Amino acid sequence: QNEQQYLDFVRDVMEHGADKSDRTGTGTRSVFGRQLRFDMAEGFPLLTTKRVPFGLIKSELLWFLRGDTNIRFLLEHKNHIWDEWAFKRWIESDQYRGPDMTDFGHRSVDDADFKELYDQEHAAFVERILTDPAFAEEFGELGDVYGAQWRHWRKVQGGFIDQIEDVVEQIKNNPDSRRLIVSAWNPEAVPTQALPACHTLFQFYVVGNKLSLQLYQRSGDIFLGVPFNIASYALLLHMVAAQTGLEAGEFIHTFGDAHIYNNHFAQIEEQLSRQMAPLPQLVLNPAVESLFDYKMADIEILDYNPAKSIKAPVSV
Ligand code: DHF
Ligand code: TMP
Repeated sequence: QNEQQYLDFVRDVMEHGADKSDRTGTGTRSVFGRQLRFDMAEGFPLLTTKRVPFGLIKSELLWFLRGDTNIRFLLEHKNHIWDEWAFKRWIESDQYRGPDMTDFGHRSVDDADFKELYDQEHAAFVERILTDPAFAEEFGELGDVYGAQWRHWRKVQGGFIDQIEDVVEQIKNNPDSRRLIVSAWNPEAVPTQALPACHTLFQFYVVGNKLSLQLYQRSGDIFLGVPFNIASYALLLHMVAAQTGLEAGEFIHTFGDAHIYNNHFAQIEEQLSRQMAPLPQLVLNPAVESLFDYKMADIEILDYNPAKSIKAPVSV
């Protein structure tokens, strides 16, 4: 079963991974080079051994597809998964005058008094993004992250490339192409991105009436980010298939550095002790005529009966 692969992957990394320091200072257990394959015929790969908030996955994907790189749209959809990276830019800017927020990720876990202060500053930041357009313009921005590279890759000669529109056209008109690629990795943009693209590059493949998608993810936080990434690319595969008259085939998830953060070990043990439930089904509104016209209500998940959610700190 699809979810079993994820659980086997987790066990493999726990047992065979190398203990490795990392940029965030948390420390990880890590392997290099792995692959998972999800057949969409088996159901939609939204994990059932913990609740994965599908609404957040939908709004994040719609945000990418808009070509948007400002967290304001996410906040308007009550999606806070990118807050820390915008907040980090704000507190490191010369306009920030509030209390010292250095290393807020670790300190808010270790120090209850600090956490209270951080929660206040974070809430004030979110409120200001939502109510002060000039502030949002400057400090809601994450740099040229996914949305920018997908929809308006900047050409050296001037002008832009819409990689998503182009790849959908190619799937329709030239399905045998071996160049059905979208790259989010732009070396020129890396220094100005809040977080350089983790899902680096993806490729489509058509055989018969089936469309498949393979993602190369350079860096994967197996407990927090990866369950989102699996569902997000499976959703994208279904949406592109629907818009090109094809059936969704396989989602193939290839990893570079796949890691479990040291402060997720207990959560992983809990998840491994649980029973899987049948996978849910995805339903897309068939009346939607373009990949760029999907709204939240056009995307629905049915028969999702997961175990309860498991909280874990995210490393910033
Ligand atoms: N940094 C790190 N260290 N790991 C990540 O997974 C990650 N992901 C990013 C940005 N930077 C990252 C973007 N995606 C969560 C999930 C995905 C995501 C960011 C955060 C997360 O915290 N998920 C929680 C629920 C969050 C909520 O309900 O608001 C979870 O339990 O799945
Ligand atoms: P890095 O840039 O040092 O690799 O840190 C990025 C971290 O975020 C790393 O733990 C991987 C994780 N991540 C995901 O797993 N999925 C995602 O979609 C994103 C944006 C990040």
